[in-house]
Amino acid sequence: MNLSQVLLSALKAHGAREVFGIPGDFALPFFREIENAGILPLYTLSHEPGVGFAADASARIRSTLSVAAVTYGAGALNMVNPVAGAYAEKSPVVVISGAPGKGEASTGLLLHHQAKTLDSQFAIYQEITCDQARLTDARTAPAEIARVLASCLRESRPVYIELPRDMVAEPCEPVVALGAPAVDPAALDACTDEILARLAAAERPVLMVGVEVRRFDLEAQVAALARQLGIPVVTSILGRGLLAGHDAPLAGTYLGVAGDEAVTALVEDSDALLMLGVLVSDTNFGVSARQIDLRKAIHACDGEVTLGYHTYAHLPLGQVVRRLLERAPAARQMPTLAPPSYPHGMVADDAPIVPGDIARGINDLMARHGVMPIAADMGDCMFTAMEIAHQALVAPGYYATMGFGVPAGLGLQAATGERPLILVGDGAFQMTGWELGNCCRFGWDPIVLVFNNRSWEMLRTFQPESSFNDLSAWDFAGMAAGLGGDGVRVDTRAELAAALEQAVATRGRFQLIDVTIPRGELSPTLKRFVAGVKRLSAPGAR
Ligand code: TPP
Repeated sequence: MNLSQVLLSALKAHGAREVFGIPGDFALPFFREIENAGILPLYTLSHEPGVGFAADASARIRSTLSVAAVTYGAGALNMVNPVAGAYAEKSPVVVISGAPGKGEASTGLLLHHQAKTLDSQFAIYQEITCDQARLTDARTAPAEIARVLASCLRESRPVYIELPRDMVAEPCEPVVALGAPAVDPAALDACTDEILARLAAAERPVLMVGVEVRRFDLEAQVAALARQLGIPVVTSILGRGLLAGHDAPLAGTYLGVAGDEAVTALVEDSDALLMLGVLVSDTNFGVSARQIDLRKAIHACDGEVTLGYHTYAHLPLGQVVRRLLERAPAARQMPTLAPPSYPHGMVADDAPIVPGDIARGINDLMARHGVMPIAADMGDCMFTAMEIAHQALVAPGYYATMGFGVPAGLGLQAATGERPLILVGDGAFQMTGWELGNCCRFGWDPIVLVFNNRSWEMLRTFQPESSFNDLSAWDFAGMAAGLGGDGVRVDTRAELAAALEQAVATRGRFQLIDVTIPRGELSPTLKRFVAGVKRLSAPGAR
């Protein structure tokens, strides 16, 4: 085998199922190898941010690594933001960048796509990936690839592989995958016993699940643990969608002042909050009216477990969950929980559409036709997603980048074959919506709802006096045909209801619904979120 085939085989063996990419001259030889080898299918998109977001969504939905392949400089540096987002939100994306060949570096000439030095790109990616390799020697490449892919899966974070263009066809030995690192069984027992003792002594224990539960494919075990422990479960914002389809005592998503009051009280009144794989971020906890005392919580994340004032190191979440399951006593009495309720019954009349109608309309639609995985962008569409019945969702809930929704939806369909629903604001659609033009080549047919308020409305909410948040009215529905899909603009709730039905009934082409929303209209969740943030950030509020 040559180095490219070895790399592609190793990626597949570690869980990758496709490559998203855009070539350039430094990457053309590797892309030829991808096509010729046929080890992983290649999906080319239009702009590198789309490549990164699509790969990120694939990794999220399948709980394993995915691949984004780009050219040196102009390509890789164009993908910095999505990879930074994947780092922040713990999504295992393998970035493969083409690079100048060994001899080219010594010509004394500046090479095109070179920013500062030929090492600049590597240095930039060191900051946003958890491990890196430069495959300049075919003898050491298998070990380098094994190490980097193991890091990617262990840390559930992006990694960076630089492949000089003159190395792609070098003969190379196969990669031998590294085993899982050893865990100290005594530390694991001490830690899990301490957790169980804390929970047993508590009157109001609560389990909060976060992204790592999905990243490490632990949903079934965590659902079983919650049942066995008999404690209610909530998700963090970023963990929204977790445990959908699993039999778990799920109370809802914790959104602090922006969320359901009963869920907020459950978390904030808990005397033993067990957080499994939760990122302690401002989006998850900054909206708490009462500061949650994290020293009273139990926090397992990033390979360690912190209880009160001490930390057990080197304990991967999967091992902790499995050991808890083995050692937890038989179920204690489960408190009765009201199941989370979501708005249904959109009135199909001539009234203008507000974001709450979209949540109702989608809940109605999915009740009739079954659920679809959702990709949401940043903006009110993401807060609206919190009002849609709990199900698989990918969204930039912490890093909060715009431009995620459309390419992430394409990544979902590539990764699962299921038709996704994409929720995106007009501002975010202006960034990456054009990736829809790639759907017909690959047979993707997402349903896309553009929340078109002709505004960067979230920003306006925080700073209403600024007119720069105005956007012009783009005719997204009119553009759909040119991109190979169907588009319809809807101004009333009756038109929205009809368009949703029509979209579900039409397969084989993407369906874009351009939803006119009056400026100033927010989803109930975003309204509460903004009011809460303003209240909590007022001087002397806490
Ligand atoms: N650029 C990126 C890549 N990400 C961001 N989060 C921002 C800028 C800052 N930002 C946050 S929300 C927002 C902006 C510009 C406006 C979003 O507008 P739109 O997509 O139309 O959604 P809406 O707020 O109207 O719901």
